[in-house]
Amino acid sequence: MTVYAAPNTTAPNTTAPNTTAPNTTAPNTTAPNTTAPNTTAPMMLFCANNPINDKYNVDGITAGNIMGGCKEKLDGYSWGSRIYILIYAPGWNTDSDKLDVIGNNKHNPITANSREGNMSLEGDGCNGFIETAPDHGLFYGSIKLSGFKYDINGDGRPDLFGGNRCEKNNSVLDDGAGRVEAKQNGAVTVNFEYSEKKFVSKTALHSWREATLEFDKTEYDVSDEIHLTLTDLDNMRWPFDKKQPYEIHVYSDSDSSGILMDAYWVPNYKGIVQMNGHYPIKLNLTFDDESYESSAPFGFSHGLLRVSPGDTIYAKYWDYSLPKPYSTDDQKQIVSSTKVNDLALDTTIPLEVSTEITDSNGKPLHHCVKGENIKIKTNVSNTKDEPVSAYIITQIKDSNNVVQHISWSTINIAPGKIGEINSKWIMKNDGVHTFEIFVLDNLVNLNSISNPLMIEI
Ligand SMILES: [Ca+2]
Ligand SMILES: [Ca+2]
Ligand SMILES: [Ca+2]
Repeated sequence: MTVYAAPNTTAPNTTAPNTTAPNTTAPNTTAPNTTAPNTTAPMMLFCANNPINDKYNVDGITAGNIMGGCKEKLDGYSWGSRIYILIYAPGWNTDSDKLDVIGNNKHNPITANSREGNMSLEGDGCNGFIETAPDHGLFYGSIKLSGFKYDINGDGRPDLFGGNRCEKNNSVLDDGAGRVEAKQNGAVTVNFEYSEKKFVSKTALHSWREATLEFDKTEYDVSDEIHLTLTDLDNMRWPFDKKQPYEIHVYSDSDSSGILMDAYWVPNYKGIVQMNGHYPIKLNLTFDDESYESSAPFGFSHGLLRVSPGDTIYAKYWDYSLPKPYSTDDQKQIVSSTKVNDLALDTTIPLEVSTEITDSNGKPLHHCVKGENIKIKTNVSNTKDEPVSAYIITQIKDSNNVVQHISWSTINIAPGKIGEINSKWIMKNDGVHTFEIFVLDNLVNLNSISNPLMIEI
């Protein structure tokens, strides 16, 4: 916490700042600009998260706790971001029993300037920055980047409108202190004139970025649910904007018209929520049915896409908010692709097959003797994550390589389970016999779904 210690070494939260204020003179009795504030300039922090969440004016929470919870960020914002601001100015804690307010007067105004616009809190009734607790000397406010009049999803209607103003209708906790326009890229500077012609200021960079579109796997079984995520912070007109849909076109080699799905923002609490522009969609695959889609906010959209084994699946999205050197009139199609498992490849994950061959006493068979009554017990373990319908063939050849016996049966095995097949046979000859077990896919083309098992006895 030393980085947040007051410049004159007085810890922010251990000493009442109005009695041992860094400038030693309470501003309400002496004009701040007559003290010597140059060694005690306030400190300003830009936070990407809201540092007073659950901490505003709460007993036991110190100014240091709040500053320590600020995730400082000076770049990576987008045109709809909110910059949360803390100003540590113990000299402005004029009444230790009351929440003081700074910045909304013409003597010591807080202002914000972007490349496109500027705003000041000096006007009538503007929301000033409010003290985070009566005796903190720490002040909170926020500046919203309001974008500019622009159609972000290509439907012909503008989605952001820009505007530079201070906020005055709702509290600074609800609406922040003010807004300034922000276009494709630029910087926003916030100034606090804490003494005549003396400013503390901070600057943050903002820029549009290129969207990404990601499938959660490089290859899918037809039974898998696909999670596709569009990521573009520029799509958020304001932090936590859940209402704006963005259209993603998903299609396959088998269904080239495919489905159009609307993606909506879903909060991701890993990291800084307002900086996570994640728009997930879910869909399933089918070999048989027609494709269809249904769109709904909050991640409740559902899609079904028709595919064939071995197909490529494509997802396409138009990004209308591209970084330089693109212009604001440019748009770019973002494309991502993935594969549907080829069933022939499925045999690369064979089922596990084992066989026990026993004599009439139930002991393992070691020699083949004419007339022996043998039992063949075959276990098939379904190592796949889906049910298997297997067609199992048992073939026995004598020492002359002549097939003496062949039998078959079908068995359905749940994922992770073992199926058992038993057959009996009376040996017709002496000598070495070869026992072979073949496991085939009963549903699709009788493809082999295990390595053939061969035992010589
Ligand atoms: Ca106070
Ligand atoms: Ca639009
Ligand atoms: Ca973008």
